[in-house]
Amino acid sequence: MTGSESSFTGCLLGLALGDALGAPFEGHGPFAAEVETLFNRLPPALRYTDDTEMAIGVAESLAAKGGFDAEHMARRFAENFNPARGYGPGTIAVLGMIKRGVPWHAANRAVFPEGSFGNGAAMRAAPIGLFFAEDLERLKEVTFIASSITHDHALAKEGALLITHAVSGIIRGRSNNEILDELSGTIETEEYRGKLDAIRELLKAPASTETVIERLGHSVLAQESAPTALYAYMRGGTDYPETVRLCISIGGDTDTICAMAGALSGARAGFEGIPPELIERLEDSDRILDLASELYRAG
Ligand code: AR6
Ligand code: MG
Repeated sequence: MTGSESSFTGCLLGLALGDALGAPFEGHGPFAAEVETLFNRLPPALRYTDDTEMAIGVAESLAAKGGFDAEHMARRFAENFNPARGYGPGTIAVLGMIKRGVPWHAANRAVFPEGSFGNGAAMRAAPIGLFFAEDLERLKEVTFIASSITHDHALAKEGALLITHAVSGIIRGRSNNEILDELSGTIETEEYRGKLDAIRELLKAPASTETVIERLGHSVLAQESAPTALYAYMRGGTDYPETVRLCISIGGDTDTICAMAGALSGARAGFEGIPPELIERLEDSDRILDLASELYRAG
């Protein structure tokens, strides 16, 4: 397996912690003052949401099968589904149908006839980037099919590719500029090409939260959150808490933007880069750590 075990554990923990830290702020903001003191008054238990529950399903399936099996992954999603985790309405309906035995490729257009372009495929996709880091053709193919299980719209799939390809680039030791250039070569929709240009521009100088929201968005739609997360990661780099703080300050769909940026920052920083006082408060942190190691060994 390419990459170090530490980048795998950092990535999954970074995703789950970002999700849990961002969740209390979901739907509000932008924030400034609250974020300054966030890490000084952490709740004793950090609970994750649907983002992490689904990312666990992705990682479990890849590790159990030693590769990608769409039917198996769809079953993991349905079996892991806990309605208290705050799933999006489209995903709740699709997973309910899969649970009742409807094939995923029939369920995935039952709610939105063109497929969902919510960020639910991108938020869970990081483990695919870890597992297929070296094989970019297969990475794209798997990212798209794994997204389709619940999110069949091109914008949802390309949002997921933004995250998986960036994870792969981090594992392969690529710089931010190299990752952006690789992405421009593989992304096909105008929507995301424009967003990649906007990220490049925003990174050139300090940018206000308002400008970031205006250029990149902060909503539950894939095209209005996956690019925001990529930008936040590229600003925060290996400083994991700083990256999460930045995502929370942007507001909107904070749990998911923090989960996606947290996965990237965690992959870059590695396990050692994530503060132990955060890991020790995270729900199921031992299970998530074990799963990341299993995924590392399965490749
Ligand atoms: N047409 C119109 N609106 C759409 C479409 C479409 N084709 N696709 C999505 N939307 P959903 P998710 C809108 O329900 O992506 C949780 O908090 C529509 O308003 O598929 O799994 C998670 O943590 C739809 O309800 O859910 C995520 O942060 C919404 O986008 C977030 O929800 C979300 O799509 C998204 O979860
Ligand atoms: Mg969530």
